[in-house]
Amino acid sequence: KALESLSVDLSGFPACRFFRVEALIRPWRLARVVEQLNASGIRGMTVSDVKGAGVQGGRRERYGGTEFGGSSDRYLVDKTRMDIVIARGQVDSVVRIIAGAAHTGEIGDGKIFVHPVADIVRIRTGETGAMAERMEGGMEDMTGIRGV
Ligand code: AKG
Repeated sequence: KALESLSVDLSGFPACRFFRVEALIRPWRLARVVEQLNASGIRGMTVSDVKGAGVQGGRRERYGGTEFGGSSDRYLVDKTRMDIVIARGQVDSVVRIIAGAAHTGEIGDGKIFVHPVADIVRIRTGETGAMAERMEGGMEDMTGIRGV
């Protein structure tokens, strides 16, 4: 699938204004992903070091028919998790940026989950909803892609 034109199906949540994009990526691709998000005005994110495995059960790419890793006791592999809460209208752009910047085409590139978010509260001001989500100079200001 062409990463630059992929679009996420949000139709199961027709009234939801905000979504959380959870991306599990290769740790060494983090800087590149953040840089490209920043260039589009996405600055608000949470990043965690995690361990995990997907359908491959932690097995790495094959080299000449040999599989590396995957021993039963330490099959979990290091990943970086990014959580980004954005307005509905920004989901496709953000997912495309992350997928494009994280992609190598090899096993272990990771996954992206898109979750509905009911509301947002900015603790400092007590703002909720779009006011709490919005960042001055953020994606909406830079690209004109309206959130909600
Ligand atoms: C999986 O467990 O699904 C993998 O892709 C393991 C390979 C890796 O993440 O390095």
